Parts: sequence; C-alpha cells; structure tokens
Amino acid sequence: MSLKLYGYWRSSASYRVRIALNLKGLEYEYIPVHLTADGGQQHKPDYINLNPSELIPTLVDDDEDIILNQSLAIIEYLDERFPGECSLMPVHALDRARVRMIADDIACDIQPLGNLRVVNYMAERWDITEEQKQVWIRHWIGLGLKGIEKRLQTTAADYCFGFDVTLADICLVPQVYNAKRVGLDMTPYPVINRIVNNCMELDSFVKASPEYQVDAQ
Ligand SMILES: N[C@@H](CCC(=O)N[C@@H](CS)C(=O)NCC(=O)O)C(=O)O
Repeated sequence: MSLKLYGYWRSSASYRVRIALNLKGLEYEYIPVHLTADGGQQHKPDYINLNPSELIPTLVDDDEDIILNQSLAIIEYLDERFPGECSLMPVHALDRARVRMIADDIACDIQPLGNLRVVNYMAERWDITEEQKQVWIRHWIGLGLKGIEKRLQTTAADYCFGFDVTLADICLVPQVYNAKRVGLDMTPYPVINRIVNNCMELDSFVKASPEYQVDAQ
C-alpha cells in the first residue's frame, strides 16, 4: 500500500480526507495541487487524468492502482478498507444515515456554493466585488450551520454523535474553518463550537489543519 493524497492546504474537501487518514493512522504522501497559481493546477492535463471533474482531492493507492475522487467516497472507502480500531461510521444503519445527513448538509448543501469555481464564475459574469463574494459565502454557510446546530442539539455529546468521532465531525471542522475564514459570527452556534473545540484537542485534527500542510502560505 502506498497512499497519495492530491490536495490543497485550504481546501475543506482535502482537509476532510487528511483528518480521516490521520484518524485511521494511515501514512500517506501529500501532493499539493495549487488551485489558483498558473490558472489552477486542477485544470492541467496530468491532473485531469486523475480527476476529470478538475476538483481536489484525489486519493491514489499506487499498489493497487486505485484512483478515487469525492472526499466522502474516499473517507468511506478508507474506513471500510482499513477497519482497524478506529471506525468513522457507527455500527447501526440508522445511525450511519444520521451521520451521512450531517456530512451531506455540509458537502452537498454548503461547500459547493462557496467553491472557488462557483464564486469565480459569478465574479467574471456579474462583476461582483471581493466583499460581495464574501457576503454570498457567509450567507450560505450561516444558513447551513443554523440547520446543523439544531440537528446536533439532540445528538451531540463530545462530538456530533455521542462520544465517538465520525464522518460528521470530519466534515464539520473544515466547514467551520472556512466559516471563520470568511468572518462568519460563530456565536449563534454553541453546540458546533463545543464539538469543534473537542475535535481540535485531538492530534489527528490538529495535524490535518491547513496551517500544518507543506503548501500552506
Ligand atoms: N464534492 C467534492 C468537492 C470537491 C471540491 O469542490 N474541491 C474544491 C476544493 S474544496 C476544488 O477543487 N475547487 C477547485 C475549483 O473550484 O476550481 C468532494 O467532496 O471531494
């Protein structure tokens, strides 16, 4: 096994996979793909061979010639392929569905609206300002976190679901990182804040942080 992760320090989807790899205790080589330099390395032919959607992350398992895209698919693959001691999904089907609900709230309903190519398209087409971009991103993160805060009120203890870290926490921490980056006021989300603080006491989360990556600027 020789795992390679193509990612970018500030990409929340890459951040999710880094956390999962660390929690599973898996060694991997991190290969930075710069999303803005040189027109965006995600658009270069070599990278398109790895991910035709021109997005990061990509996980490559060279030994078995496996190429995977989509952070949630990658994380669930890692969890099933390397069962080990740390499981990222609950045992029961209903609990797994609830974990995926939060993961999808973030990965399907929040993150795509603030994605680089989405805001760049708006900026090119309608000539919006940097401040207007931030307002747009803040709006969608705020609305999404509002629903998640409410959901978590009935399920959270130390983490999103009780006392075990799951895929939901893996998605939540990078999304909150992005929220803070665009200056969202986090005071309306006390449960989320508590969970994120608890996660950030774990080495696997800290080492996956954008600032810890070799390509951090
Ligand atoms: N649903 C995908 C989202 C991937 C994605 O949007 N990646 C962003 C970085 S977080 C990206 O590559 N953006 C580059 C671009 O917009 O050109 C996943 O979870 O992997």
